[in-house]
Amino acid sequence: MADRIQVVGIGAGGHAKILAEILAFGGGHELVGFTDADPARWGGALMGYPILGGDDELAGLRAKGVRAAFIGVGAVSGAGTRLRACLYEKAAGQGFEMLTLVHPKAVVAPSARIGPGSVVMGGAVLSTDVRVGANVTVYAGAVVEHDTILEDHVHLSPGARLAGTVTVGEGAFIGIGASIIQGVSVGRWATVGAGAAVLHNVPDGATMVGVPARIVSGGVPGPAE
Ligand code: JB2
Repeated sequence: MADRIQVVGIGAGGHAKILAEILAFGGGHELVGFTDADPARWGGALMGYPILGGDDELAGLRAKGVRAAFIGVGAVSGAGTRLRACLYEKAAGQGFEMLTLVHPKAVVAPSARIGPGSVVMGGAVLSTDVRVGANVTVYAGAVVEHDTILEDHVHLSPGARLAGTVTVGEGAFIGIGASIIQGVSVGRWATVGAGAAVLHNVPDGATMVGVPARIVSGGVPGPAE
């Protein structure tokens, strides 16, 4: 269909597969393929869509009329959320419309707001007056309660639970099944480990793990309060 918006996915791994499926639910887009950093993948395919080459291809694709993109890279080992942030800025700077993708089985309150390039997966809940910035990932089953703010490039892993009025700073990574009580601030580029129970603020760049969560790096380490 000629009038569908052409889209490229940046990164062709496990995360990208999920986004390709969510995109297909909408029906208004045509996924022309993926770029990937691994030359061994070039010329191959992911879910039937071609892997077109590296990110050097993006400028040419844009020039050929590919209008929109999504960041298919999730949490590539060691790169955290910074690689996603970098790829997002690059693609947006090249003039791609960064797609907001919401799974049809996510529950999004009418008053919630979701920024460009952000993704909400199946079974996730964004409650009343939640604010989601750009390039945020909300994985399956994550629950984000009222008035919580997720700043740009935040990653919520599956089943993370954030009570009301939490703030998660730019680029922070929240691990699978972590819980954060109401009113807590998680600092920019901080990490909350899998299953952690966060009762107090997390400093910028710190890593907090455990139940109750304590700082293990990047802040002032010590016993849980
Ligand atoms: O700079 C890049 C780049 N760096 C790595 N540009 C592009 N276009 N692609 C890049 N990649 C590619 O991303 C790798 O070559 C690889 O093919 C892909 C990452 O795939 P992988 O399946 O290893 O990770 P993922 O990021 O899709 O998923 C991870 O994070 C998710 C949140 C996994 O840990 C998943 O299990 C997890 N759910």
